[in-house]
Amino acid sequence: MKNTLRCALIAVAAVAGISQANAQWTGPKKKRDTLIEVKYGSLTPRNRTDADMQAFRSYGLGQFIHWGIYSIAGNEWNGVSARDGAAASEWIRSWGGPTAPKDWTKTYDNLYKQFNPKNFDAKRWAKQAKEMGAKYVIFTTKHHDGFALWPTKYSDYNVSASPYKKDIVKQIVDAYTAEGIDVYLYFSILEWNNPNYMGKAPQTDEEKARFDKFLQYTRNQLLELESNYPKIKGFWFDGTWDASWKSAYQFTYNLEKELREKHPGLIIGSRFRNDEHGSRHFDSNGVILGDYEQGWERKLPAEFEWLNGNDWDAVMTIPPNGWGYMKDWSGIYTKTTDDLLDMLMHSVSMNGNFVLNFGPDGNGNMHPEEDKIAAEIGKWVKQNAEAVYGVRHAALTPSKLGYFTQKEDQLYLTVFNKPVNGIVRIAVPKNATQVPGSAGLLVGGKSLTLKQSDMGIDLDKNTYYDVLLPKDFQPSQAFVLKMKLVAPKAKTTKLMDAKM
Ligand code: FHN
Repeated sequence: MKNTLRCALIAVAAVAGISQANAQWTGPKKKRDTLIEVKYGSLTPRNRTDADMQAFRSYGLGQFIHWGIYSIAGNEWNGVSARDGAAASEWIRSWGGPTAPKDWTKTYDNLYKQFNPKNFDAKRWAKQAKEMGAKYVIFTTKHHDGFALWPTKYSDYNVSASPYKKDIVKQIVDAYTAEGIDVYLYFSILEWNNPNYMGKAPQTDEEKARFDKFLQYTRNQLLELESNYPKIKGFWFDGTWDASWKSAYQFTYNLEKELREKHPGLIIGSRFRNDEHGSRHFDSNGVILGDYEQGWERKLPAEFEWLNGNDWDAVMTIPPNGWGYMKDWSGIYTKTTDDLLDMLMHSVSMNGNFVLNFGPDGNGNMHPEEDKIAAEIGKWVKQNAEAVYGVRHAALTPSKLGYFTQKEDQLYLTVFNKPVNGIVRIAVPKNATQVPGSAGLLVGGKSLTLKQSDMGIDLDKNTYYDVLLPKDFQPSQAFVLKMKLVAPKAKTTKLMDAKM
């Protein structure tokens, strides 16, 4: 094919790739009918089988912590709420409009001079996360404002310049690792106040020279984090959507390669970079970039098939949006423990991890509501751990009552919607080689009556197993049915098809 025609096709497919790429969090991933050349695609095999990635797959529940100088403000200033003036609490630096305090950006950029979290105790946070049942933590080393919570050599704008002075990232890595919780470092690429950062792709020689300095600064900080904190398991990159970063696809390809070489087993999500056609998260042929899908942010896949078998995590706020500390939770919907347990079991039922965000205040205290939710989640997860951790998706018709998880021949159904007739009906394909052979309540172990029935629904591919709940069983929270899978005993009857 003539080079010009091929380039034209690549350009068309690339645009198609980019436009299609935007559709992948709201439905099934679009199939590409024509594959194009991708030189800066994935650097690792999909569904890695090494121990670090196997551990990632078994986490189930994680904790996200957004902490920085935005936590001092708590989404307000001098009693004025930023709720209508900033996109989110950790974006309060960009507070604009009539409610924004005079010279706010200047005030914000001097907040570090007040950063002295007297109640910060990484061991206390790690213990709370352990009791909640978190198996990994994602911690903000540096958010979009560029303030580093470790004493980086590459920027003066870091914790050593604050009254607190000490290395917060080290304390977090040591405390969480000591509790057996794996640590992933959140790192924002974009930096609002870095003179060498720019949103648009650099055009002039001056812009290119400046942005090259920024790229080198980014590489230096990431290599510094890797060498300072070798116990980390991975990076959770953010702020990679600007054209400037997207234009540096050779640099980011080589940087990912270098980070992985220096830290064997390192886990990096799909949000870090893009291919040479600008396709992010997935290359222009739909192949995942990175070790897991990192786009499920404040959303969950409606169907297992949307994931295409990729590993993934979902990160979630308790308030509607807002990852950094918000002093005032009034007047907004904040998710309940039951909401969050539903999202947790939704995620693990589809082979994902659910990561719940905490936004401590400027003194190092979690919001009281966060303390309450962490304890309530921990209590439930502890009682139902068997259905939460190290489980996989069960290849069954999804239940309207809750979520299936499976571990070898143990099938779990976490019921959030208790049926009014007391019958938990499970649809099992008539040709299934494993069917429920016994059933009971996971908590307490009470065995329950299990009946198989063919309902005679025309053209139905399923047979049905009914678990009868005790009449006096009145749970106030989600409960787990545990079923042992066995070879089918009863032959499903062949019913005459309806005559229409
Ligand atoms: O802009 C950030 C936001 O502040 C927050 O950090 C979330 C959660 O990671 N990520 C970006 C928004 O998608």
